Amino acid sequence: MITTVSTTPIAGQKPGTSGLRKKTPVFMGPHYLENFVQSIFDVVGAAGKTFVLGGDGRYFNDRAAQVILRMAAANGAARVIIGQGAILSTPAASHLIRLNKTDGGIIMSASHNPGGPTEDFGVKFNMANGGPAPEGVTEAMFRRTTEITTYKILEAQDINLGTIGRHHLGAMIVDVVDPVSDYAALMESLFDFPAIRAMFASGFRMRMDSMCAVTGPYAVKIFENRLGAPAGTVTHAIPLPDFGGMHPDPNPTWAHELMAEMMGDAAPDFGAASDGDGDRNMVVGRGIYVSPSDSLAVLAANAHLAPGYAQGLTGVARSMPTSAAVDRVADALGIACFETPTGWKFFGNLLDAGRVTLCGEESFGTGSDHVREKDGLWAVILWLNILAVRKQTVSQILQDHWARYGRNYYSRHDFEAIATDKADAMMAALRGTLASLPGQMVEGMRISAADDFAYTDPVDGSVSTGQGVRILFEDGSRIVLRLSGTGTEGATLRLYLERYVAGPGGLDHDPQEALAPVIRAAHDLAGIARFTGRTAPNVIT
Ligand code: VG1
Ligand code: CO
Repeated sequence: MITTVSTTPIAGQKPGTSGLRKKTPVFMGPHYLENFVQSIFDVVGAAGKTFVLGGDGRYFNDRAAQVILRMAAANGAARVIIGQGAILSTPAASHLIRLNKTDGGIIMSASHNPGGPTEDFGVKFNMANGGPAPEGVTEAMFRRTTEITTYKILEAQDINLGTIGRHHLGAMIVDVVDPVSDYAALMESLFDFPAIRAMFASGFRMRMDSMCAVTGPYAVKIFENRLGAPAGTVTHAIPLPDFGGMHPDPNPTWAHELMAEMMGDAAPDFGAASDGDGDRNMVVGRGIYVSPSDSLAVLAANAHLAPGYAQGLTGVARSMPTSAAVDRVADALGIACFETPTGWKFFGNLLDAGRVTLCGEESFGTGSDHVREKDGLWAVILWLNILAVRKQTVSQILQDHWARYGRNYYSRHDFEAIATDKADAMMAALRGTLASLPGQMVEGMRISAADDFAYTDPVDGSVSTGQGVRILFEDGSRIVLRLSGTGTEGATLRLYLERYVAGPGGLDHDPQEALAPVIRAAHDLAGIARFTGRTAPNVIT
């Protein structure tokens, strides 16, 4: 029986950089999940449609899945394809949406944010192209949450999501599918699995840290079962509702176990980690960390070594705060390089139009036109493919890259959990100074330009403003400041720092040392301590 439940709008159901993300108890509160899901269906329409559903396995994932299924049925959806146990990594969900030519999908995840009864939960909607809903659609969903008066839900028992196969919920079909197999087949179609298998057979050693999040089952199946890496190569391989207390954010701070192993005496040849929902990756060589911006540049320069990219790249795109290392590769290849606002949704049109093949963000996200999300394991396997063909170490590959293209020293400093009013006041004051900055000298560097990044989508002409303050220096150094759109506690200030040094000189400096004057200039210009009371970041990547 379909019930129409009376409800009232709940303030603040506004999707951020990547969907709606809140503390789990907020999501579990009366009508909270239901109001948002109904608003999704009201905007995109559900009658007769097919959707994909899955999540990263965090606390409340299973309960939320049953609610979303009953609401999809009540709203007239024809069919939902759901991962077994309601599990799907974000890139695997994107693939299933495309593979099955569905009308879109709902992904339950707060990505790299911790999970658990008092941590974070999230819901995002992806379109029929497999990519995150664009701003126009998420805005419409938000508006709907402010007007909603009823939602529809089917009264029914839970579906057994543990069993693969077809189930029925009212008139709706529920197909429970293996979360891994189609994704693994896609990876096998893109990469030279025999070459990677031969590399493992010859003694190549890898450590993959799935951080008790969603990639565990994918990584075991692909690396250990199909590519022949020794059993135990993947650690923290079982997704847990609280991620085993880990913070599944693959950066040197949170993936410290992996970092310690890779910097130690018994380090394997290659290390990698991924985030809660499997769309981010960090790669590390023996004794050497690869910054995400450098990783994107190296992948762009070497992608043609993998069968799926043997024809070369049509173009590349990076988010504005990502370093310009990939721009130099694009120049050398004679292909276009696009600069977009932060968030994967801005790559969708460029990928759909065939204007770019590879995309990336400084926040440990890389991907290609094989899906419409960033894809952590894809990036790791592309690295393996490159290592198998070039037969060099990660360190040699990076040194060669910097010697040829020069090095974009890069770092991001995060100041988390700042009072929102203080962060807003700081950004407003900084925006007020932008017009007067060009020509000024700071820390011995002359400012050449300063603006608040605005983007016009080259495909559909839509305009996004206020995407982050950029301060450029004559020597090519750059400072970017923006507030996070994914946090759930106060505001997070992200300070992005970059300085270019031409190769092959000056290859081996510590990035924080190389960036010291740029860091000082940023604090000086933005008055971070004055406004927020914070003199140092709490996460450095
Ligand atoms: C952060 C990153 C951004 C990324 C987004 C979603 O957003 O900076 O590059 O696209 O997270 O990643 P923000 O607004 O907090 O800076 V994920 O792995 O949550 O899907
Ligand atoms: Co993620």
